[in-house]
Amino acid sequence: MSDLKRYTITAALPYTNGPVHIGHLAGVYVPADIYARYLRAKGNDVAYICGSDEHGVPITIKAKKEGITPQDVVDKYHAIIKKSFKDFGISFDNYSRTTAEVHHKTASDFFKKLYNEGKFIEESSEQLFDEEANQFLADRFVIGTCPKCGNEESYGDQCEKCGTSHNATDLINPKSAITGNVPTTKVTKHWYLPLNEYEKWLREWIVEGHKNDWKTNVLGQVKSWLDDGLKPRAVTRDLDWGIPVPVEGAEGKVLYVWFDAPIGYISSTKEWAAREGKDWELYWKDKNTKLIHFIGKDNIVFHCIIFPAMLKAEGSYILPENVPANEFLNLEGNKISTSKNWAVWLHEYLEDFPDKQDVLRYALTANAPETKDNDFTWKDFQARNNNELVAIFGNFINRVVVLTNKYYNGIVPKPTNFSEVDIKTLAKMNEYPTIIGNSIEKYRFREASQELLNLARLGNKYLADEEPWKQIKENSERVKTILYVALQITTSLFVVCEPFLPFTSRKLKEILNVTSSGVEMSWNTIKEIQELIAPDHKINKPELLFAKIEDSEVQAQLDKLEATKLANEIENKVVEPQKETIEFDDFTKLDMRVGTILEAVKVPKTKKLLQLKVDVGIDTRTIVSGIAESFKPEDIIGQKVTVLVNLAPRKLRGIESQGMILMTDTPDGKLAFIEPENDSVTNGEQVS
Ligand code: B3M
Ligand code: ZN
Repeated sequence: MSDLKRYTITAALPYTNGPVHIGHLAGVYVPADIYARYLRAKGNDVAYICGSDEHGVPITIKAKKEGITPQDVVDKYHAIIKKSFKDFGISFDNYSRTTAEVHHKTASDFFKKLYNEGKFIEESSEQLFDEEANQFLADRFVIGTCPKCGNEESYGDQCEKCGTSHNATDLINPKSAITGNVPTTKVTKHWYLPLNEYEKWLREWIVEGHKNDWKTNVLGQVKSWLDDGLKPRAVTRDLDWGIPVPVEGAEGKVLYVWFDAPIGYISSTKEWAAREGKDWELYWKDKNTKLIHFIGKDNIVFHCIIFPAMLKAEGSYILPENVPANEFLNLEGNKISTSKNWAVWLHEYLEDFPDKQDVLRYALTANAPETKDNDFTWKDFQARNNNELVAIFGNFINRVVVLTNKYYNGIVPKPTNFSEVDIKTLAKMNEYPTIIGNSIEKYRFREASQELLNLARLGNKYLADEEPWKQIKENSERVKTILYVALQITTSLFVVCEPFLPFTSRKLKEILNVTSSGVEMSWNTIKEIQELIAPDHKINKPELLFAKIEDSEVQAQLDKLEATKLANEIENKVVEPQKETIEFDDFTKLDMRVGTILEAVKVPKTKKLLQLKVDVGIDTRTIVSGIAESFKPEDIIGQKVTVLVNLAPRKLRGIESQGMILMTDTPDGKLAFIEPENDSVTNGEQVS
């Protein structure tokens, strides 16, 4: 077909310093996978490329922390990530890694070419240095105030708050991330890509040339960097983990991770082409190939400014057709964080929900952070499954398959007379592939997923209106046509759900007993009304497509997050510094006794106060205590406590309090009693 094209689709290479989480999936891998599957289904020539990003400072830091080598770190996470993508049904044509030989060679050659053609500036200058660690401080080895937005935790190469990319020496008040020391400076030589020379060209190509087809968040960021003016950027580093700079006089230096990583797309394509007997150059150098980069918003500068400038400098490569970057996904109201373990990790999700890949794909797509940051909640996940996939999509298909088996032994019936409703319904059904396809082509995956659901809604409405289960008694001939129409919709759903719900689509294929080629129903052929599944064809028995997710399953996930929150609070708890020294005599003035709470009532019109009657051995007295937010009165009758009994009485809300109960704080912000560990201690015993 004439409008078929060649596509190179890249998904950001995940750093192998941790596993992949739902934020990565929603931002990059799920939309890219939908896009790739859709284009393949339409018959295009697609290379969907990814791999692990295994260089860079985060990996070195992780290795140091765990006392292992960087290679150990990347081997561990590469294996976890690769497997979880595969189990989740991400259909990469190739998943490589940047420690692969083909990549080292490709990146080295790329650098050498630019070097030989004089595209770099070679310059010695003062760079930040940590004397104690005996190490230059670039990228994530240094933290300081962002010169652009004032964020005090900006990294040396990029501020995560405002997205600006800068040089480490631009940071205000820099501090070593290794020792916490204030860095000194030391002279060192590096190679710089003079981005300023590409500024005009970038403006023409992106700001002018793509003003109508690139996402506004991407255009906005690009424009703001260009308006600030671009500066030469060092593409080499004084580090020992990375690809050695392949020129003389560069011993002990490696390529900057953001120089080598995007070249990883090219090396991964080479690896794939060699395996599949293809010509990789067609996918990177042919003007008719469309190159699309799927990334998260923190990667925009690298994919829209730095990498294109590298490709332009090299000269023989095509440039991206589009860079549909997404915003961020939060989790239950908080920013997803690898270091705080605030995430839903893909490999853990797959353990907890081994056959629910499509549910997560759907929930993340229906709620994708396409134009603004969005929040993932387990409640929404449950609702998307129960109210949409089960109640609408699964329910429609199940009814059709059950009735076809019940009335016709699974044989697709021959229609007789089409009513106006039948014809309208079939015509509407035929519009969906185009409607859904148009949304996908505009990178509007949320919208596309909702249109998919609308197709199932069309089917449900048709069945509800036509009521075959009633008609079967009085008008059994009519039911043949109704189920014929419903089966066409079911088959259409099988085709168009594939990019979104690939596991479900595969099940549907078995249920319907079809092969895509045999029934001739691709996205292209269902443009006109035609038969998608023919009379006399035998379908199989119904099979469960989606199961209801129970409250208890959701609660288990929320409990897991709650435990993480608690663990973080304990870890981050700042212990109060020790108070001034006192003499022993001062201490002996305190008279502390063991007591038992006999009565407890809330002090009216207060939130915090309980009025207690406490037996302290000497007597039974009234004490007003600020513990009402931690304990219900009825729960603490009989509670053993420690009481400071010689504290001067004072009035609280008109009640005289004759002592103080000793308490401590728990990590979740509640109070706890200090009580004798041995139950036989009697009231009035002194505490000393
Ligand atoms: N490794 C992704 C990240 O920022 C980064 C992408 C590289 S794409 C060439 O986590
Ligand atoms: Zn900033």
